[in-house]
Amino acid sequence: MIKLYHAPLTRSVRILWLLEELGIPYEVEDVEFEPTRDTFFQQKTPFGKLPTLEDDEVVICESGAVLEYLIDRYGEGRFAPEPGSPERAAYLQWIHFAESTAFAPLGVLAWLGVYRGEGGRYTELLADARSRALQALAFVDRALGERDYLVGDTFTGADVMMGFTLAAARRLGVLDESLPRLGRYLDRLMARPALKRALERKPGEGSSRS
Ligand SMILES: N[C@@H](CCC(=O)N[C@@H](CS)C(=O)NCC(=O)O)C(=O)O
Repeated sequence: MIKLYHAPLTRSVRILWLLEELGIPYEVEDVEFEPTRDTFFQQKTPFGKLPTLEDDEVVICESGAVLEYLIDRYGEGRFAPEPGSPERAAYLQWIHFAESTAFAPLGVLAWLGVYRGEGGRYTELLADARSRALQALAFVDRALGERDYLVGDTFTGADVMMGFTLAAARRLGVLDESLPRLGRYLDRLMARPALKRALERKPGEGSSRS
């Protein structure tokens, strides 16, 4: 049985959302996210990080890796282009861009500005992070153009990865009306029933499919 260690508003939302899209049985271990000041890898999961997933003998963290693992193993051809195809290259690019390039400056804004509440002390650093985040979002916006999804015409795991990043950008005030097309893309993702189920789930509810 698949078990997801999950806390609302953390990157484990990506995996809960994906599990709902896949429609496979899973259970959730609710974890209370504890932001600490100096120590990391201390969350109550096998690796101390959220998300972490167990699937029989497999124990894996890193949301992008977990997502690729689940789609490869349970996707049955859905949510990812064929390995080796040009679309696969785009799919991999956006999975990694969403977490590595776009989320990195947002993480600085969230960590220093929100969790540590030290915006006043790091004004220049936060302004730089905001500018870098905005430029990353503008890059996504240009690539998306008028299409509905990042890769071809189909919803894929890349949209799951980017959806969480864009939702964080909106919460942090980085994704605003200056990028209306990207805002509409996020709205389209937010309207997906699987994401709604993931966001509406309350701690202790178990899984809708276990
Ligand atoms: N790049 C990792 C980031 C994982 C991560 O840092 N998750 C946060 C919650 S969103 C966490 O566990 N923080 C506690 C810590 O860093 O020790 C991923 O995409 O899964």
